[in-house]
Amino acid sequence: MSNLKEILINKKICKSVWFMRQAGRYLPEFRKIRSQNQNFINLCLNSELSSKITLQPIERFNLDSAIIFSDILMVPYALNQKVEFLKNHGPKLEIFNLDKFLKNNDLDFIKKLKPVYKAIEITRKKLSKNKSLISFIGAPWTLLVYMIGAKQNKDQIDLKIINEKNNEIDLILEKLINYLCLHIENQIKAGADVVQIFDSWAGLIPQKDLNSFCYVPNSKIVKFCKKKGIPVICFPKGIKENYKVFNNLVKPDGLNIDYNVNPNWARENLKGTVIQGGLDPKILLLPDEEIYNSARNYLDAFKGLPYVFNLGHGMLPETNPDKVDRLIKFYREY
Ligand code: 1CP
Repeated sequence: MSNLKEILINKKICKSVWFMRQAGRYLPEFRKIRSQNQNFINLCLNSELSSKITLQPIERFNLDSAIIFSDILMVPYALNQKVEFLKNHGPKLEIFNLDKFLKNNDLDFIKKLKPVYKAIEITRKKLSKNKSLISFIGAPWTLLVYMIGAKQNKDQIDLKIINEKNNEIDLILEKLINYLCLHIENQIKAGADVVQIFDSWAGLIPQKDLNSFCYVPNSKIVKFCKKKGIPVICFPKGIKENYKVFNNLVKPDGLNIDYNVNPNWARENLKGTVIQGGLDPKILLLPDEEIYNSARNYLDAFKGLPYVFNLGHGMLPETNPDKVDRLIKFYREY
């Protein structure tokens, strides 16, 4: 069993490190492939290349887990909503159409995602047995924000759009939950052994809607995973002290904290789950001593507890890979 699974399932205290967004943007070997593949969706659908990119950070840093190179927006793509990634602009999705969305079916959905499952198969064969292959999905709310075009700029959503669609939202979330469970099941069948749920925009949900937009959808997916024996890590980014409510209601095997969650608070308030991450990715842009001091904060806080070393959000594109290498060495020597 991989050490990540040992920690999540048996709550074993052992070392395990991987980083969100470890494959991609900041690695020169990724940039080279990316420059020859302008269409990002097509790159994600190229199973050989996707597998190669997944393994790049493992070869460079010998991390304990690989995360499959794909994107959360492959799900709207597979639900027949056109997705484009524009240079310096981020993702652009075709205008949402409820009737079209409701016409989707399981078989076509799986068929469109076959290349992702194939990439997982190829990667599992190449990855050493003691390493985890992590699959992932975007949480229903986070996907919905992109699908109905409610994402404005960096950290804002247009609540007007959410309110206008209020009577459709529950239906869309419910359908998404079904498709996402299907996507998880197929990723696991292909050879992934853990799933992480990215609720990147959970922090933008008004307090009154947290239950129906965040806790309930995540709960339903976690229940599905538990029924199937799939270890699951949740990442409801930005919900502050509501992490405690989330943990008590959703009860995932693992909970990734973001960089605004104090690790000592997390140790006292987030019981019964394995904590993962927390370190601010911006710290990796600072001098080494500051990186080590910050890492030490997390390692001291979770001493004697099962803890997965990781970041509090994705690796930034401007990160120097040599600093990542030294951080991993620091962690292993700690
Ligand atoms: O231009 C490029 O080269 C593409 C950059 C890129 C990469 C490398 C995007 C575009 N997606 C990815 C891969 C990716 N995305 C992975 C696999 C690689 C890895 O983790 O090692 C994963 C797990 C994701 C997940 C993802 N995509 C999230 C959740 C995590 C998070 O960072 O919050 C989100 C929100 C997305 C959407 C997305 N994909 C890409 C962009 C530019 C965006 C939009 C981000 C935004 O709206 O701010």
